[in-house]
Amino acid sequence: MTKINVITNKNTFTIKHGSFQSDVMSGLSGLKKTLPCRWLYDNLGSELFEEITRVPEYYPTRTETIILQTYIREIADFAGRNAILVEYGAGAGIKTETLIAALQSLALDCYIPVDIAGEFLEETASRIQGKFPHLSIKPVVSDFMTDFALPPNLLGTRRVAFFPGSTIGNLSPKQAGDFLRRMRNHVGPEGAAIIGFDLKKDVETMISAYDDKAGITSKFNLNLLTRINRELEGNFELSRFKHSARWNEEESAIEMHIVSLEEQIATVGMFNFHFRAGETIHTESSRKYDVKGFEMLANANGWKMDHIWRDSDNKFGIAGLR
Ligand code: AVI
Repeated sequence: MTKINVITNKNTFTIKHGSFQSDVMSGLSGLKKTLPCRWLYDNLGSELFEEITRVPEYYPTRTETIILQTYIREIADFAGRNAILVEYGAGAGIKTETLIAALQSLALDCYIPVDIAGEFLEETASRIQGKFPHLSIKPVVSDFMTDFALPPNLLGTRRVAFFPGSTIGNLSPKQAGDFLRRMRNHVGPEGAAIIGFDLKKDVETMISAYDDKAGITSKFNLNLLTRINRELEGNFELSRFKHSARWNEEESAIEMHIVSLEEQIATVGMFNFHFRAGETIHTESSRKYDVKGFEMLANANGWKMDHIWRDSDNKFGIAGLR
């Protein structure tokens, strides 16, 4: 792993490249301040995200579940008999249960949940095992954004990648392309993929999904400053910042920002970071696709769009790729 040596007037110390500390140091030092969205998910952040999925304005989770339930027979037919289901970023695996239940009747062979959070993954695996005792479950603890191998001895059976939740929207176009190609390598030429993505729609609906009236998304975003204060000895005063959700037309993305309400200096460890009034830290992009755009992304990275399932209001799409 690459390391960055930081020299101060007293000491030299080492920061691991890709760590929270290194991302905060470099992200707050740039001309435009930015932090990778994966750091939003400490324990409280993960709980707040679960809460977001239940607020009335946040339509993606609810809509995707309705689509899965409505078209589950078709989706199961698409996956085919004796499939091995690989779920990337399995998390709580709630949607997977709906899918596995349908795939069971088509004789699903094996379920491989992949997640970086080992403990969470064990819980998900054992809960699903309890419900489907005859299903073979092989959890893989890994960051799905890096190269990793699936368990061996899976040859000869059809593999289906599952990536629900519009998590693909949180990846940059380059990351999404790399990820789609990794999926293709994992499932092989005979494999398939089922991917949930959020559809572009009127700006007001999208913005309010990321700026709910109850203020849960605001708490979720600002919790990043609390995390910096706790883990990196920061002194951010939360009352001097606010959450903001913005539409970026060029990127076709809703962006979350943390806005500095005044000119100020915040300290992280022994470093000072200056904020102008109104200056922001960009903490997340959530890309919204139209069907054509998603198809082009898939085509450019080794896939063909075979099916698209949508809700009646055209809010969300589930793509079946081959
Ligand atoms: C996890 N991800 C798909 C969510 C999204 O919609 O981009 C994260 C989120 N951020 C704010 N609200 C929800």
